[in-house]
Amino acid sequence: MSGRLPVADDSDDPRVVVHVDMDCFYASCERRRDPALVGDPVVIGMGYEAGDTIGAVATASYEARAYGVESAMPISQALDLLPRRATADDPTDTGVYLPVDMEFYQSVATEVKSVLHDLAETVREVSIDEAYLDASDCTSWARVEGEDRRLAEGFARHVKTRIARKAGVRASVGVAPNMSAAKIASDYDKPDGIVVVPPGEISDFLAPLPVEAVHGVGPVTASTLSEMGIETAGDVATADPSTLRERFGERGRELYDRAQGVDDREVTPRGRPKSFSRESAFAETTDDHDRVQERASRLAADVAKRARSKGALYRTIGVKIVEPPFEVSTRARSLPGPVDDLDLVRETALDLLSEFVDARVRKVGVRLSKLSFAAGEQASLDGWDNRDGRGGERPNTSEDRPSRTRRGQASLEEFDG
Ligand code: TTP
Ligand code: MG
Repeated sequence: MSGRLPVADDSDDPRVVVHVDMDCFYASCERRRDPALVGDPVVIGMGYEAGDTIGAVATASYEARAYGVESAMPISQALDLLPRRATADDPTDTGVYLPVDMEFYQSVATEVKSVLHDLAETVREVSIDEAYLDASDCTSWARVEGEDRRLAEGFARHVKTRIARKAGVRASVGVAPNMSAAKIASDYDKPDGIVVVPPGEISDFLAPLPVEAVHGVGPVTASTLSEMGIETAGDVATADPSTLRERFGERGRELYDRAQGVDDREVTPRGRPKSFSRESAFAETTDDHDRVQERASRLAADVAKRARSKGALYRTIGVKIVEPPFEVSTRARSLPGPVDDLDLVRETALDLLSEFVDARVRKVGVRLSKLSFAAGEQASLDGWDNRDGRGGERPNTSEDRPSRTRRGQASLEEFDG
């Protein structure tokens, strides 16, 4: 439930960002439907019909990639590399060619996304087979006692297992303190990969990678960089930033930052906002309820002002408390009608928090949901950057319904009210 604008936050805990990218997605969907295809070279053709030689490769299973077949290649070229099984006398070194069935792939993607939304409160869906999660609430960078492993790795494994079990397809997962490193990590050990890049290790991880691995570097940029003698992300990171700027303009700066592993974008959901929320972590767990209240008052004011600035009215006011290690509790109260009332937000939030007077608190949050918009304000929706809800379409929850959830079981239902 993090907003895009930085909240007063005295925690310097790095975020745990998880990037999920399904392996050879369309081919995996076909394999789920027809398990006999598992282990075979499978090519999915766009603009292709059974028996055709026209169309382009949408994706190829890793077995087909071993023959040189890759996305965007003409089917005719793929057939040269990997003949069609259906018309071959000998099935050895042949592949199964299938046309795209978008409707089916979309339905599998919906199942995958629903698993992700169950696992983390903040999910940014990027494409049919790709999403970012901010998992900071459900895991951390702490080391597993006695092992050279972080808790976040276990979470990543959990994500993979759940997707496999519930949606029947396989994902590669990258975990890092920011989005661009997480994306590179998910791609690093495909297929079926889990790559964890802890805070402080991003630049070492990036340094040996080819420049193409850096976000925003396509073939054209890569070849310009190569002319400049820059081949790896490490070369970019140690290049003179002003030279990069001369050559690439503002993008040069971004390139430089990304190659250093610097990326302060927050994971924010896409689409229209269903709620506004703000949360803030304490540097150290506190049992000082006055401090919690003080922080919550500030968050309440922030979030109410934000709603007002967007012309939004709200009907549900909620709070969230995170107790160590990852116990998330939420409480929400629904009002008889939509309001825009800063004092009411503050009073309600503090009242809901009074139940936690003895709690040890790691994080506190305030959320406004069940939004409605004054007529004429719709235009201001574009460019909203605090898209942190997704539960608005869910049935409303009962008043002050208690919920206590653990690790990744998430607080979705109640907090989304
Ligand atoms: P990608 O995630 O790029 O590829 P992928 O999932 O097939 O393989 P990988 O294991 O490398 O992630 O794209 C997701 C889906 O998007 C892919 O299955 C098919 C479709 N797609 C196209 O239709 N055309 C393309 O050129 C690419 C790259 C993908
Ligand atoms: Mg993919």
